[in-house]
Amino acid sequence: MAASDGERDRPESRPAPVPGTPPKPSLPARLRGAVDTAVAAGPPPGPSRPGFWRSPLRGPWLTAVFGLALLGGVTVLFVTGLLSYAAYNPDLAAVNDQTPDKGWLGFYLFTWPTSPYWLYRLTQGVHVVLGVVLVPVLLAKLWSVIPKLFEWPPVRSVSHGIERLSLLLLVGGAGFEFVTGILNVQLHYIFPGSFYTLHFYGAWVFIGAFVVHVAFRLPRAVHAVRAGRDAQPRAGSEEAAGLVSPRPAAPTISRRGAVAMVGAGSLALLVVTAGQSIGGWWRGTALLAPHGRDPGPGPNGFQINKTAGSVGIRPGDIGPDWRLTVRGAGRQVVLTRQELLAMPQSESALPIACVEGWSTSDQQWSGVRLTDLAALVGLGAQTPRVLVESVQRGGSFSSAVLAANQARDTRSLLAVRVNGADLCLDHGYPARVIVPAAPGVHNTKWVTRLTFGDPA
Ligand SMILES: Nc1nc2c(c(=O)[nH]1)N[C@H]1C(S)=C(S)[C@@H](COP(=O)(O)O)O[C@H]1N2
Ligand SMILES: [Mo]
Repeated sequence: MAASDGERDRPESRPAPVPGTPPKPSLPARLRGAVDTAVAAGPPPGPSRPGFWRSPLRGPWLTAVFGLALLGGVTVLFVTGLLSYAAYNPDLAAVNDQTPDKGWLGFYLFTWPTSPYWLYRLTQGVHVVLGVVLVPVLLAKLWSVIPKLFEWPPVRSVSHGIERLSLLLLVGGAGFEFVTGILNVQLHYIFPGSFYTLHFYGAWVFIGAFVVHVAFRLPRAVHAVRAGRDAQPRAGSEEAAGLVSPRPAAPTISRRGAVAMVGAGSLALLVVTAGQSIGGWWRGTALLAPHGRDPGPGPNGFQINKTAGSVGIRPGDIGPDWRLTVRGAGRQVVLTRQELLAMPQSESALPIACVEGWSTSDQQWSGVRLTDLAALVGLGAQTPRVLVESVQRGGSFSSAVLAANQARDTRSLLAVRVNGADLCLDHGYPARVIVPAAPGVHNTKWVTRLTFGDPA
């Protein structure tokens, strides 16, 4: 208002209009004109009319309850998501980095630890299961504020326009993160390579808008929850915040009932999702598990990510002619599978935990310690980082670099057997890597070459 008064007070600050051409109003003045016209005309028939939305449940309390649930949930999603990216050790090598050009968004990266050995199983299981479980809450929150999305006029002032834009980023960002995450988990890498980039950058955009939104709305939400479920303010009042219907229909469910219904929806999703991360008997309950619930019987009867056939492993590459090449410190040793089996065999009970959120219970792996293989080329106790390459030709997961702390951990193996039997083809025969706490993608299958130390 001050701005408009000021402009009226100082007409001489404008260039004099050229005779014959009407004066061109400034952008804020034009916006004000449009707003005045829109307000005078009233909202068009439909969702912008105050009486259009009639649910008696909408109001500050309901919105605040869903909002606070999302505040907690999204915070955990964001933190576990950042951890998941750190677990890839992206700064170690280009083959590990799914989001090149992350720039300073990778400021927080740290060396992913190997203990506790179930760390990634927990963080990524929580990330994916919680993401699925929050879907009903997100939809309910959007439903509760829908009249505001149709506010009339759509933009009242420049600052209001900026607020609306931030809401667009908030709602769009949330939708984008949930949709890309769930598509990736359910449809199994439909974004070849680029999912990580989309989901990573999307997360930063979303969280930026989320932080701004929380900063502005948290006091109001806390106040609304304190005021209680039945403290429904009058439509049009300050506290009603455009949520309360001016002509509410008769209720068909109580506010508490609506919250319980959303909670039941989330609980149902939890029950049909969590089993794929918990494993054991619970796997049978994971109706939404994209890989199916029954991985089959026997020692190799646990979840397979990509089969040998699906990534084009050629029988000739893993038959009798298969060799393991170990390189490092200027030396090279080549082993047959028999020679590998003749080395001291160690045992490790470790799970496989995929970025998609599923994981296996601990499997009993046996094979040769990575430190023992490093010792073949004279490195041993001071085992450095190692580039692991498979016989697979191309594809994002055909090779990976393990950090020194991972290569040095005596539980890290080049496994040749699991649960007392030879590895089956789909679990990585003749040999695969297994590392405590590492994301599944770093447990390279069908390994043929290990290069210790910095690439020559
Ligand atoms: N060579 C190769 N190794 C690989 C993969 C791959 O596609 N190719 N997939 C990885 C991923 S994403 C996971 S989750 C694990 C799964 O191991 P599993 O199929 O034995 O359960 O293998 C990893 N090792
Ligand atoms: Mo994976």
